[in-house]
Amino acid sequence: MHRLETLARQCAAAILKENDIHVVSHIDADGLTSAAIMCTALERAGKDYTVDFVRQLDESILRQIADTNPSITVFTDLGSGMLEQINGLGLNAVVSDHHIPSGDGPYHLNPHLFNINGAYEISGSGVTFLLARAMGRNDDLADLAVVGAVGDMQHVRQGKLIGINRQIVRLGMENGAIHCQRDLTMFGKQTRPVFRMLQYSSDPYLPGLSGNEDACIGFLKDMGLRFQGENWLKWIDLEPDEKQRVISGLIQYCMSAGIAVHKIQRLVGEVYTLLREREGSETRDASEYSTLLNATARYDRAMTGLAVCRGDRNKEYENAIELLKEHRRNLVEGINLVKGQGVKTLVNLQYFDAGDKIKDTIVGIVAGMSVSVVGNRKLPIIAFADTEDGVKVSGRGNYDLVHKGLNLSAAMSSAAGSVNGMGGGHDIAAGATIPKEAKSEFIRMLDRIIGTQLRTT
Ligand SMILES: [Mn+2]
Repeated sequence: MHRLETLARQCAAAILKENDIHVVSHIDADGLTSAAIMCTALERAGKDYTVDFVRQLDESILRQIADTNPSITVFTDLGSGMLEQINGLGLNAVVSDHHIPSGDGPYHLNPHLFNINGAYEISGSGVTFLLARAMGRNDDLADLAVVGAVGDMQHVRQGKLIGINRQIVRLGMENGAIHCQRDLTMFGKQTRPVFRMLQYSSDPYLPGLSGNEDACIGFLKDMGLRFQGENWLKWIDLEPDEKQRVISGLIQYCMSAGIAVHKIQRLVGEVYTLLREREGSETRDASEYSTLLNATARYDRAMTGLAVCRGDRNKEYENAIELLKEHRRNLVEGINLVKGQGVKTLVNLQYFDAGDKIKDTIVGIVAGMSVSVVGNRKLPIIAFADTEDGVKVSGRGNYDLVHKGLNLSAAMSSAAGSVNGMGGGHDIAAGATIPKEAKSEFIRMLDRIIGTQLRTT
């Protein structure tokens, strides 16, 4: 951590020398928390600043920034892939990012330069938190850095945050912002009745319980869970022994349903509570908080997400909650659409074409959820959605398929490349953008490539 901090001090000095500062950040939970950390640090240092969010940094955006001629630009949660272009345009810039870098620059703060893994040891908001600490007293922003790391799923691999993330959690605990404990990892512990938490569980998918309200209520009654009036209790309202009973019951249920051991193990993990947030609210649990932020980002309402991160719990917070509700309605509608039209099955994949009926920013999530509803879990699922400039493709696999050789990132990238599109991502989840007329050629190509991947391992 030491050399990263030394570099952070140099970057901080470069920022604090200037007064008119432009912050550019990524439009997702990690990017929103990164921007909030930077903006708060700048405000505390008495600096003037502007802030903007982008989905992806490209040459034309960089040129627009250069045209406005800020004295310095701080890129957070992005920029490491565009260092050459940033330098080429002569931008005075600090890049605070955790993505794998290409090229280098004078003020480039990135864990990969120090052999620290940016996928699970520190996030964009973590790097920016180190930068903010070098700019002044900003340790109290550790909770935002934890929300960003959880938003980037950095805690999933080991069931807890490790590496520098761990040190950030510790700082958060020291200043009373964070509490961490082993608990059920399911989503909605602060905000949903327990039966809804089970009903909406998609990872792991609980055959017989997921999507089935009555079965979930029955399951909890069998566990001897008490009613309170007409309302079911939320997870945070349960006594420790009740929680333990439900967890044991769930583990047994999953084992007899034949769910993979690594999935059952992920039922329990470390969860992060933000102690300064109101109990039972969407911002109390790091995972729920990051979902709230992503809901604002997905609908291009980054400024709402930023305001929530900066502490707004009135108007913008309510706007964010509305966006989250709308997001959930859209997901339900999306899944119903897929249920209605069904999926088409080729040899090595299954797919559906949402046309303009599902927004491209959520079609990947809908695809992932559809598998458990209408699809075949033995095949990856691919979804098409129309956008203004082409067709967005989203693909989702699962761990079993990855073990058999599936690499959706490589498959999407090469199939998209052959039809003048672009694609990439991760082995288990990837995306691409292709020309409208190339759909059928693309899907045939993808089917063939995935077939080769699954056969050769
Ligand atoms: Mn990130």
